Amino acid sequence: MSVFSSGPETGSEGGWSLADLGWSSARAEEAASVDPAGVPGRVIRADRGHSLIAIDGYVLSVETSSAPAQPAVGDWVTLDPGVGSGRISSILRRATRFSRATALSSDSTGSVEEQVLAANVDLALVVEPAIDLNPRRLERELLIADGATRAVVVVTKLDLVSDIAAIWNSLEPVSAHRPLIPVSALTGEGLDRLRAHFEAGTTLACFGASGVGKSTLINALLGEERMATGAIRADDGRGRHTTVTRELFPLGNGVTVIDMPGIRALSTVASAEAVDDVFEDVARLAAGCRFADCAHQAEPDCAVLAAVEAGELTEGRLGAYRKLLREAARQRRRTDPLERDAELRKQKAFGRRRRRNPDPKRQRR
Ligand SMILES: Nc1nc2c(ncn2[C@@H]2O[C@H](COP(=O)(O)OP(=O)(O)OP(=O)(O)O)[C@@H](O)[C@H]2O)c(=O)[nH]1
Ligand SMILES: [Mg+2]
Ligand SMILES: [Zn+2]
Repeated sequence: MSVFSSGPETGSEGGWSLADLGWSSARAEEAASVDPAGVPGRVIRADRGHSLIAIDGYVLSVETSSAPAQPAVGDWVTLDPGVGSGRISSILRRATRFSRATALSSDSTGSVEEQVLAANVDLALVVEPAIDLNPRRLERELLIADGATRAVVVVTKLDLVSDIAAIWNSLEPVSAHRPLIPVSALTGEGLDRLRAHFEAGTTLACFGASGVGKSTLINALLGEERMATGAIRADDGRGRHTTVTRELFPLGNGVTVIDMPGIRALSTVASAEAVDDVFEDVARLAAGCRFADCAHQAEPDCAVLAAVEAGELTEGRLGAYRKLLREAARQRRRTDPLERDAELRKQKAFGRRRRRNPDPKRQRR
């Protein structure tokens, strides 16, 4: 097989071991049953047409046109030992996945395809900068990160602010039961508290908008400047999308981290269940409304509105909940063929009603 580069340090003998990449006895058993003769490895970067795959001691650049499926960063694979240039013979079971729905432009039925952005992530690091606290953005990032089993909220750039209480006041109602950890990549403050959440063998992924400090955080955790970082723009304080590819790095102790470039808008596959997961407090309140289909607008005995009234829930958070639920429903109509048909029927029926009854006031549903 062609060796693309060897190891974390050029010239180092072995490079990363499978253990450095998070290999476990359970995965070894799985690989042995799926493809006993195969060479196990992990996808550390997936590009169109080829992937970088780390096997014990080496990193290979492998063509993926003949792979059983499009590999994603974080995938465990086995390689065919008989093919010199490397060929993926199997992709092991994905414990978790982050996906995005992409429209098939060539397909007039409007069907969508699932693009797996990263696989086998155990813990999402949702990154927010202390200098620009934005609970609404955090809600969206948590929704994007919902594909991981667990999430922690990392508040970066702690060295640039003096008011620590503001971090808690602004973000804790949103982070809820998830750990909220302020850190500074500059001074190292908080990094050990963050590391305490990294169990041996887990795969982490950094989520967050451009410029919030994801790559700088990974460098601080690595203790070396491996990732390129970029100064934020002076005019609007936004990032420059410095990181453009998703890449996996070992942090030691079998812990690995994937630097995820900022995902624009909510193009991820977000379900109403995922929204309820992120807005657990609102969902719990809603269970106490008189009507099961309460829209929490003006209905009698609405437990959600009562909580807003009592100051236990902010209007902003309720508004975000409604908005994201609407977006999830809209996306579901686009992506789910059954839902799409139901929506088309509804639109046709609406058209028939309108022809029968042209009074616009009575068309409201
Ligand atoms: N003072 C201070 N600056 C930081 C900290 N973390 C990141 N920065 C700065 O923030 C800017 C953006 O950091 P990056 O790490 O490139 O941000 P990113 O999230 O990876 O951005 P993209 O790759 O564009 O998605 C850089 O100028 C960093 O030096 C921190 O803890 N303290
Ligand atoms: Mg970056
Ligand atoms: Zn209600």
